[in-house]
This record gives sequence, C-alpha cells and structure tokens, in this order.
Amino acid sequence: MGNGSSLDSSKTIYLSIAGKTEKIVLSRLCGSRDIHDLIAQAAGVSRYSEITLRDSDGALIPISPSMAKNLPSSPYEVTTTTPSLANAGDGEAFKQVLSQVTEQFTQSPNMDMLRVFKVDEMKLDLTNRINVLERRLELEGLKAVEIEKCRRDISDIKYQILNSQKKVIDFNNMSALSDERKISLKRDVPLYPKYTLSQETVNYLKQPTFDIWDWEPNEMLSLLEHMYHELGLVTEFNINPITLKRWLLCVQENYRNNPFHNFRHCFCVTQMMYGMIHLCKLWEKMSREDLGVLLTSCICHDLDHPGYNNTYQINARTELAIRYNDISPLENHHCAVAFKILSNPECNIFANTDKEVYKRIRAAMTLLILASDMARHGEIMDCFKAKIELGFDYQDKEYLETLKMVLIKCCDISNEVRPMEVSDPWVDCLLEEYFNQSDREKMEGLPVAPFMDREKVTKPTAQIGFIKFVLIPMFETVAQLFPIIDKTMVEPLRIARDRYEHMKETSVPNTSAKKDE
Ligand code: 0WF
Ligand code: ZN
Repeated sequence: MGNGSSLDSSKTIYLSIAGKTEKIVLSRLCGSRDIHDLIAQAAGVSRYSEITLRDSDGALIPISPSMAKNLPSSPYEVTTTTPSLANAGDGEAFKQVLSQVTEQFTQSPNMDMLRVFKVDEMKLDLTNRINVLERRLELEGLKAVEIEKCRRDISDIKYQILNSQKKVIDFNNMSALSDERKISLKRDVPLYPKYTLSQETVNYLKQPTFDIWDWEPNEMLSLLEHMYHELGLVTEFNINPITLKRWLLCVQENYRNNPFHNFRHCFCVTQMMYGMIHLCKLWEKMSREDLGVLLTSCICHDLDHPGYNNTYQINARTELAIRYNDISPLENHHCAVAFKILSNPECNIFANTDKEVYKRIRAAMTLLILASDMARHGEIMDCFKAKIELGFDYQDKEYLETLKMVLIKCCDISNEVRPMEVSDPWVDCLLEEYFNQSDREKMEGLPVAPFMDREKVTKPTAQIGFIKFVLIPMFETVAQLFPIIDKTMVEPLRIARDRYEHMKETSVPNTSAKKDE
C-alpha cells in the first residue's frame, strides 16, 4: 500500500549491457528467477535466455537475492545466450512465447521493476509474436485442448492490445508507480464488452457444476456483474452500474497472474458462494447486506496474492510479514488492497450507502477475508460446531458471523466439490504454485513443507488427506444446517476421495515423487 514505502528495503544493482550502464532495483520480494527475468528485460532478451554476470575482475556473480550490491563505476558485465525456439520441445517453445507475451500485459509480481516500454514498440512486438503463434497453431500438431487455450490467450492479448491503443499508459513512469496509481490504471468501462447471458447460462451459474474454465476474463466480469444484479445487491446498496463495472475491472487488474491464486480462482470462489446462496436459500436466513458482504468478500479475498503463502512470508521475513507482524500477512494484505480500491470514489460500489452501513460492511468483510487464512481452520470450525450444538440461532449476530466465515472458507477450498474435469486442472495449478515456492525456499535455505515438495508430493497424496480431513468434515458440518449440501457438495467430495484413492492404488510408483503416505 502507498503508505508502506518507509518499510521498503530495496537493493540497486548496476549492469553493463552492450557498453551501456543500466540500473535495476531489486525489492526484498525478488527471487532469483525474478532477478534473472529483470536482467533479461534490461538486456532486451527473452527471459528464457541464459544470463551470465561477471564483476570487473571477470569473476562470475550468481544471480540471487543475496547478490552483492555494486557501484555505477563498476557495473556487472552482462552476457546473454538466447535459446533458439526450434530447440525447445513440442509445444514448449509455443508456451514460452505465449507466456512472454502474456506477461507483458498482466500484472507482474514485481510491478515496480517493470522496464521502460514504448506503447507502439510493444504493440508491434506483440503483433509479430501473435502472428508467429497463429502460424504455429496452424502448423504444429498441438493437442485440441492446448489449441483452444492458446486461442483464448491470443484473443485476450488482442483485446488488451486494443485497450492499450485506446488508453495510453505512461510506461515511462511505470517503475515509479505508487500503489495508488496501480490501483486505478489500465482499462476503463467503455472497453468492457457487453455480453447478453442466455437463460441457460443464468441458471447454470447457480450450480456447483458450473464449468469455470469455459469463460474468458471479460466474460467472468459480466457473470460477476450479473450476480450483483440478480441478487438485488445493486438495488440494496444503490450501486451505480458503471461503478460496479469499474470496480470489477479494477479488482481483476489487482489479481496477479499466479498459477493458482489468480482472477479465475477469485471467480471460482465467488461462483461457488453464489451457488451456495441459491442452494441454501440464504436470503431466508440473512439480510441482503449479508449476501453482499459474502459475495464481495469472495471477490476480494485473494487480491494481489504474490503466489507465496504465509509460511514463506514469515520465514523469508518479507515486507508483508513485517508490516503485519506475522499475523495472517497475506489475508491482511488482500483486505487492505480491497479497501484501497474502494477508497477510490470511481470504484466504490458502496459509495451510496450511509456511513454506518459502510462501517458495518467494512467490519464484516474484514472478518471474512481474515477468516480465509487456513491457519485458523480449527479455531473457526470449533466455534461453528459449538454453535450448532447449542442450537443455531440465526437471529444472533455472532452466530451469523461464524456461519459467514465458514461459508467463505468452504467456497475458497471447494474445487474438489466440482466435477472432475473442472477440479483436476486446479490441482495442477496449485502444485505448480507450491513447487515454485518450495524451489525458492530450497534456494534461500528456508524450511520446506512436505506437501509442497516436488520430491514428495503426488496428486493423490496431496488430495486424499485434504478431502478426508478438511473438506468432508467441513461440508458435513454445514450440511447439518442445510441438508441440501449433503447431496450437492458432500457426495461429490466422497466421489473425488474414492477416485484419488483408486488412483493411488493403481498408480505406477513415481520415481520423481516419493509417496509419503
Ligand atoms: C494440494 C492440496 C490442496 N488441495 C486443494 O484442493 C486445495 C484448495 N485450496 N487449497 C488446496 N490445497 C489450498 C490453497 C491455499 C490454502 C488451501 N494441499 C493441501 C495440502 C496439499 O495438504 C494438506 C492436507 C491436509 C491438511 C493440510 C494440508
Ligand atoms: Zn483463495
């Protein structure tokens, strides 16, 4: 956040690139890969290039967060070797180019490190790359699913190029952006296409079986917008419909392009909440304001997630951990970003509510977003179970608060409730994010959780315990209040558990992952 700059601890490194001295600034959050990518950007080469740094004595300098600072008078000499695309295997080269293209348009984990780009040069570069991608799509025998994914990515990139033409971003000032600027940049409402949703989609959207992979980012925005209208929240909070669109765009821009904790995860969690609201007819048990708090908390619950969990934040003593004294650093950050966005009147969907209502919404959303820290799972579930045993009192504010906390928790980790075709890719996404983290922890000499270690985890071992000991007990408890949950959510979880157990029994021992169960 903007007022946190006094906590910054950055490091400046000087590089000599083709005889010219360049400066890069490394934040504490930078890992080796981030630094490598940044140098690649400074050198104007692909992030897949090999990079060598040498000091003035010719000694090799490792590219790592602990690399020594230097002076402008003795920059590190940069040498790069660019791999040929032809050498990369199968769809790999394709993915490399695609990820490069996408990266330039999505929010980087280290936005403050973005190099200078001129919009026109970038557009030209992207257009050329898209042409290459499209040619390869035609020529190469990629799997149908990969082709479909690439098509979607290309169409998204094209859409964003269009936006960059309409709204010229001052990329020259990007590296100096304050957090306030990041929060209100990029696209605006006139560039957000209007979709007409069919009755079939509108009904399907209320089901836990909804296929969240079917939708492009703009379509997800429209679906979220629809939920606010359909639940009567636009009326309840007297929301200006344009403000709603602008807020959603701003939220989307403040999710990072992580493998798992990204805007699609935000959509997924919110769609599950929308489904639960309808399945359980929650409007009979709580107010519209509560429904608005539930939906809005889901949308905001992982804002600006950096892709490394609280354990990493705390062990690596990151700025977030320092700022929040090791207490749910990520969730506190998600919540702070949410209210930073709402502090912009153009994006404040609650701008037309009374002061008192806004205060209540803020307190309730904070409670729910902070409740999404899995470290508090036992505490929250114990509190919920105790209230059920006493006889659940929907008139009691504390009871309702606990119920809402459990509901956001359910939705946050509900992937395995969904049909296998929908849930399965999420496990890969999460493991990719976990493996990124454990690789970084190993490099930085930090402790590594076994469930994140690529040497120890397999898909079934990751999922079986989680489904058996976390998901099923939690959803069974909710089903005590809302019996419909048993058939619609617990049963699919039992099926998923059995499928993973079968997978584990029949799987050929994996040499790359030692089973730990
Ligand atoms: C991979 C597995 C896991 N599986 C999921 O379906 C899922 C959904 N959300 N999350 C999930 N994790 C996490 C994202 C952030 C917090 C929750 N994980 C869980 C872990 C491996 O293994 C366990 C098992 C039991 C208890 C604790 C961790
Ligand atoms: Zn989440």
